[in-house]
Amino acid sequence: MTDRLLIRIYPDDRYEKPRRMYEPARVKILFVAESPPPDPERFFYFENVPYHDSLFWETMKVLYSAREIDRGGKREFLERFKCDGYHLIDAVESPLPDGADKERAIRDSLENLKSKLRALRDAKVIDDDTKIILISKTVYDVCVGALKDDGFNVANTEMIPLPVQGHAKQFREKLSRVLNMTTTPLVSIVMGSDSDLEIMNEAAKALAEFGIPYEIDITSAHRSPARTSEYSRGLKARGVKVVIAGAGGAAHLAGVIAAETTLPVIAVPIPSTALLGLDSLLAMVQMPAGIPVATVAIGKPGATNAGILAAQMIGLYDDAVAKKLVAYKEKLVEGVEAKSRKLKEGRKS
Ligand code: AIR
Repeated sequence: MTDRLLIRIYPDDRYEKPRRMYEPARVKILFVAESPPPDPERFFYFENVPYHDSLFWETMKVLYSAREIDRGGKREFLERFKCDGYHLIDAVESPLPDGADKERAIRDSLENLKSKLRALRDAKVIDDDTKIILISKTVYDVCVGALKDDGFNVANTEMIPLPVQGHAKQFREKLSRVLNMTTTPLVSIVMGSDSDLEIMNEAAKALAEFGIPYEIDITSAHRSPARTSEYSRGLKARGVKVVIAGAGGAAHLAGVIAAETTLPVIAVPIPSTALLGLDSLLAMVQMPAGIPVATVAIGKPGATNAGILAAQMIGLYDDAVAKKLVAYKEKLVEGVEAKSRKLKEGRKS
């Protein structure tokens, strides 16, 4: 990268010293965020990041599993961020006064942002493999189309909110997803025994199709009642949103979990005894008033539906999952149409 180029991107020689500190060699992930550093002396968005900078710390939580206790080590995190090929630039040129029309300011700065990115591309600091991640609804709304039209590899398929005003968790979940990082499981798949796994894997496959992180575990309402209670009580605090419980025979697992948590519980009856799952179905579906369990069909079709039903619950608040559910339904329609065509063609010949 030549000095000339940097002068073009950051046209002020006051940035010379910090520039050397944060000058990226090759950027793997480029974050574009909402406003420039509050202090115009600063070159890099995160330079001298204050202790309470939520964008910085929530990003560090996603990338490096940083904890509250790690806040003292901001220099180390910043260094690691830079060395690992991450960089962050601002979408606007100068700090916005309180109450400013952000959308307008970002729109007015769009050409400048594009020319900064082009300069970085010409200097091979970013290339086709560099993912650009737009942070905040306004930045996403204003920039996504314009940057894609210019051939930049925008990684977001949905907006990622700024991690302020209660959006920190959503920020972490969405950023993890866009970075393909393992994230907090949203669905817990539990079963009474490893003999249930082949069937319960169908629920996992359905969740994977919708890009929903899940965990799978075994716990038995009868053989390990204390473990089952403890597991159920801890689910909500870990960020799980829905439970899918499969068991066979006198299948009490789903009901016991439902008794211990306010999360919705979906039950999959497993055909593992001489009664071929009718026993499990009745044990699961006949819950007493007050403790609902949503029971699906016996066996693999039920496990698949449990996964889809859990996705529909997640889709109530997650736009990306909701879109995938619409696409899934369309695929079902196309499948039936293809079968209908095939049948008709077969009868003609
Ligand atoms: N089960 C295990 N603990 C309580 C129940 N209901 C169920 C399992 C499995 C069946 O008993 O969910 O379907 C047989 O388990 P195993 O371990 O004998 O194969």
